[in-house]
Amino acid sequence: MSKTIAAIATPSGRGGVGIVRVSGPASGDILRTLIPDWPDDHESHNLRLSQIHDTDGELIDESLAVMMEGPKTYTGEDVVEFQCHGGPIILRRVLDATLEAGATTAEPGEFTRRAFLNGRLDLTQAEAVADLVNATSESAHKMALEHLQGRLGESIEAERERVAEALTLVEAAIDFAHEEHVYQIERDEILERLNTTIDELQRLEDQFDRGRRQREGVRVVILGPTNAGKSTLFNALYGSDRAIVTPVAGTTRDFLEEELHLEGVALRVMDTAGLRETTDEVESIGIERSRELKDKADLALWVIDRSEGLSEEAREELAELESSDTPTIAVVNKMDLEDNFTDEDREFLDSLTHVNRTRLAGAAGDNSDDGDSIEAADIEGLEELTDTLAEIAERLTDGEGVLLSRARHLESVRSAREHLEQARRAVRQEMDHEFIALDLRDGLDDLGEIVGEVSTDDILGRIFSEFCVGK
Ligand SMILES: Nc1nc2c(ncn2[C@@H]2O[C@H](COP(=O)(O)OP(=O)(O)OP(=O)(O)O)[C@@H](O)[C@H]2O)c(=O)[nH]1
Ligand SMILES: [Mg+2]
Repeated sequence: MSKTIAAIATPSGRGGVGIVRVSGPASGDILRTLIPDWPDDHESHNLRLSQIHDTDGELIDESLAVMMEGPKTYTGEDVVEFQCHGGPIILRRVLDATLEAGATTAEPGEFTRRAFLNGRLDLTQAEAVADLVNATSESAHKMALEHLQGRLGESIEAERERVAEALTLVEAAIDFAHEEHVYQIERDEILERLNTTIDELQRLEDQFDRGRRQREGVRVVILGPTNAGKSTLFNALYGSDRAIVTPVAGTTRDFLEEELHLEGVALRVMDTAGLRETTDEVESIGIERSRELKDKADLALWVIDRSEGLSEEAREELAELESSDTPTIAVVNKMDLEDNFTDEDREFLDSLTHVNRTRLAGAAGDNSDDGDSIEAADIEGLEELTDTLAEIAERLTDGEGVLLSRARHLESVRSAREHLEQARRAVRQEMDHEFIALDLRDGLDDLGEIVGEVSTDDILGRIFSEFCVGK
């Protein structure tokens, strides 16, 4: 890794400060090319007010610069930062000057990739850097910070350690066997370690959804019959007229998604096409999508128009959601209109866990557009509804102990657990030691993949492509 890389590390546009970052063995030379009077005895990691020049000696900016000698730097290499005035021309010219002085343009995430390759971060921490930059909610921020501090990496390392001990015990028995001694595998000791690790991996798997929701937000899907007021609810939650609302059934065709923040938790709220039988091709694709979203929902909002009552179909769908793992809120809307529920409907609604009543638009008994300017409708029940939403969302995201945040982690944890279970069976059945060792090694590799101990260019490429340039 002899290349020296450079990039503008701050967002494009104007700002108080803009930073050009350089990392690699030529950092010091590049610094002295741009700042010829940089004192040789200037202390590492200390800022200095400097005049920055291009390679022709022309002044570009007067600003702070710092030389940070490796390995105690972000990348582990020598790093230089020019903390310039945040104007696009300045930053462009300083970057160009570093390139002319010998640097090459950094790829997205290349600084962090080097930090990983130089052992400054494990892979879960590198991922956390991207998550920290991308976090839009308090919960995503908190989780990224925890992972950046190494909590996930440490707990995976602890399990690797345990499996490695079990492997040592098994291998000791293998060596013994070669000497044709009578051997006895340390069965109980091995089983004890495997049981502990398998339990922990199972816990991580079980809690995966919580971590995913913290990182990506809780998927809230608005469902219900057509014309019930789903888009009106979506707009009310979002606080602006994002979705088209009309009295025509079948208005929403494709789904819409917006992020909403409640009590530090991000909600990804989706408005969908109403569920109904239709011969319209576009609408039927929309309805198909609604069904797919329903299956992926973390939380469902089922909107009911009380002036329409409950259809047989709606009742069946609601009952199905109610008995599923997806928490569901029945939103009885159009409280300003006539109540057309049957006794049976009411009984059914009473049996549900969460029912909220709302009036989201319209004026009582007035559905006409009389040409007057649209009066802001008195919205009712929205606050109670968001309270219920926040309470459920919080329940869906909080978890005990460290959590996985990515599908990549889940895949590896699952695979590791399966290999270790295989090994455990083999131990119990007193199978050949080589056999047991093989599964344990596979399990170790899976766990190693999570922290990046075992990694392929493919995995790294996928992870670092998510980064922005300069990080
Ligand atoms: N009176 C009254 N009308 C409402 C209320 N909420 C929504 N509406 C009206 O009901 C009609 C349908 O609302 P939408 O939000 O488009 O309903 P939707 O469920 O998204 O409908 P589709 O997208 O067609 O499935 C619109 O004319 C809304 O203004 C309410 O609380 N009271
Ligand atoms: Mg709609």
